[in-house]
Amino acid sequence: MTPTTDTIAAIATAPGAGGVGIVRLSGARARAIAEAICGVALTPRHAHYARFAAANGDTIDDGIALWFRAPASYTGEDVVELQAHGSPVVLAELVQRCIELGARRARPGEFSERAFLNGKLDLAQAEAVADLIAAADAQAARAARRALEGEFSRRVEAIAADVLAIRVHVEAAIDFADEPIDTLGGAQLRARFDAAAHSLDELLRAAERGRRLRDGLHAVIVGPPNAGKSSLLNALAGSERAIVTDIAGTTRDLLHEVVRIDGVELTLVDTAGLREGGDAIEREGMRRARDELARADLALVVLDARDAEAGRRAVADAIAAVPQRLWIHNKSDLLPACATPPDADHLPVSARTGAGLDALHARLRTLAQGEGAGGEGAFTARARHVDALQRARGELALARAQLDADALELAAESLRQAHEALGEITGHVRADDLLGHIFSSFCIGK
Ligand SMILES: Nc1nc2c(ncn2[C@@H]2O[C@H](COP(=O)(O)OP(=O)(O)O)[C@@H](O)[C@H]2O)c(=O)[nH]1
Ligand SMILES: [Mg+2]
Repeated sequence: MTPTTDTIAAIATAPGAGGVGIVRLSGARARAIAEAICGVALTPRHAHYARFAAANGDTIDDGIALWFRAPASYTGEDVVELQAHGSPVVLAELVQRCIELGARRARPGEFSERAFLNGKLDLAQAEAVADLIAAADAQAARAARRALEGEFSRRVEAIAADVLAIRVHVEAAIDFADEPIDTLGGAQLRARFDAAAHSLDELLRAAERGRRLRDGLHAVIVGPPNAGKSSLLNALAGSERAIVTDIAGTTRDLLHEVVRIDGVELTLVDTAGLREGGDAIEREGMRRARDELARADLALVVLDARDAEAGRRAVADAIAAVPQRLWIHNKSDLLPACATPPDADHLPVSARTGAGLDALHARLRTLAQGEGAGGEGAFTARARHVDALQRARGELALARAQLDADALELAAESLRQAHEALGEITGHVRADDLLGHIFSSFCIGK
């Protein structure tokens, strides 16, 4: 990557009026531009009170100038912060003045991108900066802090180092192709494989929890027509969001509702009941329901408790690929005080009377936070990270099988792929379009 030499400027504080507003500069000319505006020579890490001057000498505002000398700054370049009054007009004028003096307007995320390019943050940490800024509650903020401090990155790097060691061992064995692998430390190699696979599984579970902390749990309500899916959505949302009638086929389009359970976000999606036939609109609704299930973390399967078996058969195919499901035996009020359900994933509920909803809430809370999450040591992660870890896990399993079949060259290639997948997370192996994609989702000034 070629070093960036141009100087960027942006308002770093939130849009709108505030007590203080900050314009941030980063790059080789940051100091010179700031000194021209302030009319004083800056000392590193010293708060200078200054008058910020326009081109014609008029005062734009007065405030504080702070210079962080490279490389001891957020971006690793010379950074200057001009702290003015938090007026959008004043801040826009200050940025404009920086541009007249040779700076360029920063793109969203460009300060963090430079921090990454200069080795101040790895990619997962830079993403954690954006997650911290966007965190909706204290739990999510703490988890983002942990990712920012490098908790997640350290675990990824440790596994990458293990995979690299295995790779080196396998590559070396290829050079002694005449020897069977077992005379070349094969047993030790297999033990290393198993240890790496074990750590990777643990990290994958933690990353999946981290992803749910960040993105929330995507729960799709499915079931046969008239089982009470829309009634359940209304009961969980605490309002009459969906139309409820006793006419099968009432819900045709998807209906999204976001609820929060103890700080974890849950997106509930009501869908059209799954059945054979129906008119063109209802069939389109069922198609959408199936599409939505493809993205679901959790299927909330609503059954009419009086005929649960028929309901289960109706949805079996549609939910086969959903990672988790909860079986809601609805309309329990219509049954005589019924037998206890088989396990924690089958819940008797009445959307009408509210019976069983507390137990459902508790179960959803556990699922949304991730089983055994506890909050301790949790870090935020993204779908991109989970995907990379899954690929690494798949390649590692493949490599292990290839090793057992004495196909060392294939095993080496799979290990290379696993190693690269891990490297994508921290950005140590990277594609430039991936970078652009990640940093453009940041806010300007960060
Ligand atoms: N007795 C009883 N009726 C319910 C319950 N939940 C829903 N219903 C009724 O079942 C019918 C279908 O409900 P709806 O929510 O539209 O079902 P959907 O087609 O699965 O969305 C309506 O007449 C509801 O009033 C329940 O827990 N108990
Ligand atoms: Mg409905």
